[in-house]
Amino acid sequence: MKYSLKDFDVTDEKLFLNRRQFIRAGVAAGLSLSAFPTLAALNFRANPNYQPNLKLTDSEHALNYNNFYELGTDKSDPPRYAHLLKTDNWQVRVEGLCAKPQIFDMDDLLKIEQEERIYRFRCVEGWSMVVPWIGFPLSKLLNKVQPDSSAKYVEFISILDRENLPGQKFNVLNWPYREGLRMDEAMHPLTIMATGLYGKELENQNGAPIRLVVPWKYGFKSAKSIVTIRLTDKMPTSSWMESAPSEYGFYSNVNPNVPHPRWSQAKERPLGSFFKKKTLIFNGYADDVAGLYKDMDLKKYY
Ligand SMILES: Nc1nc2c(c(=O)[nH]1)N[C@H]1C(S)=C(S)[C@@H](COP(=O)(O)O)O[C@H]1N2
Ligand SMILES: [Mo]
Repeated sequence: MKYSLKDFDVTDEKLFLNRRQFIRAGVAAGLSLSAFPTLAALNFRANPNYQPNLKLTDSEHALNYNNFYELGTDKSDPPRYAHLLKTDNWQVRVEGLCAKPQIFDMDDLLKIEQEERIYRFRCVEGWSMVVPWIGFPLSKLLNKVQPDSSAKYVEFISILDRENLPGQKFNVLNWPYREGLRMDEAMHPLTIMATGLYGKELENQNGAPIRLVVPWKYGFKSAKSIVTIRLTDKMPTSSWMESAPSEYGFYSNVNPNVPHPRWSQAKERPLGSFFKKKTLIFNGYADDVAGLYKDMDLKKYY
């Protein structure tokens, strides 16, 4: 059900059809997949507010140099073992402190208006990329379950499948992968649930079928292949905080002034580029998010 890299040459978004709608409509109309119907089933629009004039990372890099420890700890493991991630009949449970906890299947989630946004993304290890994500603001999903006023944090839980996921046979992390955001961070318009990138459904190695993207934080906050979203009144402990509390804090905002204990965070190497560039505070999104942390000591709350 996935496209190959070579298929990606659709630059006109109007030509891009939602794969599921396409198949469903095609089947309904008795068409084979090769007969390209002229369905106007546009599945995303480019959000004009998030089209910065930045050079996009070549998709070859974003799809083949990944972190996804469930599939292995090497950067080449996720694409290599991508097929071992089973995404059929995926459901996302949204629960906890809310009036209407619900289970959403992917069709429900894809009905939420999808938009494309070009975001900077930076890994704590120093590589970065600029990619066109497709998805929707997390706030739209959270509003559907009507969070209680007592909900102060949101916990994200990724897939647990020890049978199939090769990385989960080893306790490199305390599985399942867990991350968290403060409620205001989760409701911030920059925070999205992504279902695609480069015009297409997410590849498994990028966290199919649905993942978080929080562009002002280090990459590990953007949990992949999410199955549970839980509203809570306590600060969640992420898998990384558990494994190395002195290295990974709850906030993990991109900050060139706060070094990782084992390396500087002042520079980054855009994937595909030989040269490093200076890292920007909040990954370049300071105008949008610095206000969330005013009066907070960012060295203490790293
Ligand atoms: N479930 C899960 N989510 C995850 C990870 C992981 O190992 N498991 N790795 C994180 C890290 S460290 C980074 S940098 C990004 C990488 O995203 P990408 O491979 O799509 O570039 O995913 C994050 N989300
Ligand atoms: Mo990362």
